[in-house]
Amino acid sequence: MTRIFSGVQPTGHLTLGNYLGAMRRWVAEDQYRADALFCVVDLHALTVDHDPARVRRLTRQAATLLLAAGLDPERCTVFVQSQVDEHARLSYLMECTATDGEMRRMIQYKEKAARERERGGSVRLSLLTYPALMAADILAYGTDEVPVGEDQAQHVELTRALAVRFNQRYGQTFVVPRATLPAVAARVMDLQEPTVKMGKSRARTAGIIYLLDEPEAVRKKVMRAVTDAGSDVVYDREERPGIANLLDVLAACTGRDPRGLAEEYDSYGALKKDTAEAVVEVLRPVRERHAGLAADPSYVDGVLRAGAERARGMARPRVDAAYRAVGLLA
Ligand code: AQP
Repeated sequence: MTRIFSGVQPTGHLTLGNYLGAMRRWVAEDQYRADALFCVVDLHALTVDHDPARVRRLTRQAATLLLAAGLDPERCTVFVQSQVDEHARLSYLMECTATDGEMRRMIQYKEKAARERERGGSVRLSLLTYPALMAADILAYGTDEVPVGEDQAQHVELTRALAVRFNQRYGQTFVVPRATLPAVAARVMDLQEPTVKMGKSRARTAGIIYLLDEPEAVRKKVMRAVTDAGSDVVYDREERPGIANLLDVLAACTGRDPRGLAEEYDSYGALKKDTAEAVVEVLRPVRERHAGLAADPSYVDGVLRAGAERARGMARPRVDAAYRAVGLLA
């Protein structure tokens, strides 16, 4: 059976980008067609300046949202990365397989390091080595497919390269995984800066729709979205990124094609109004189920405990084999 692994970082409140780019497919397709693991990757949240209490809170909230979105713990494994030691164990072997040049070429590293420096902070070494931990997350489970948004595709490519290199050096140990991207909304853009990805750890929040935003907040953010000069509705990601982003979001929420949708609108106002309502409707059940689950934290804790135990059992033999393969007495 196909093995799927994917994750989400508790670096902020989950966004519409996380939902449309990744979570929605996990819920609607991946958990039914494969042996799937979904992880709140909390160790990754320590790669930037962080507040311990906030990371703890966001980790629990992200796990609750995964369940609220529709992941069924009877069908798939939902767990928290730091509760399975194999991730950190294998990460070290990945650091011993990768080169510093490979790490420095990663776009996310360049962007986040620049952001940290702009804030006057220093760059944590773990931000540079983040892709080694991500490779470990994926390879520990013999993963075939990694369903992610476009921003993570480069990291999955590096993971593939590391798996191939390790296998060539030390013998066949890892499955070489591949990224799978959604057909639409692979990169949802910030509503205020449509050339920048909608990201949960951005400081300016006016262009970001959070999964737990109230309907009125969603409507306000969409109606105030930055649009392009001109007034005709055409789908052109290069020349008209603001309108293309709204069309992508509306298409993803309604199961339509963004180009076909463009032909149905002759004003920005009407497009925004329909997009806002479509987003409100997509998020409504998630918000409602989240409220129910958040009232019962012991249920969520139980799911995470059982998930971690199952994940550990899956990862352990392969990580032990990797340790032995490189010459350690595992
Ligand atoms: N804007 C997006 N559009 C489409 N997919 C997206 N994803 C994230 N943002 C978008 C996908 O969601 C999954 C989990 O994301 P993550 O937690 O690894 O990354 P993030 O939300 O980008 O988190 P950061 O790094 O904490 O935020 P920023 O970018 O603001 O610094 C992934 O599959 C991702 O592709």
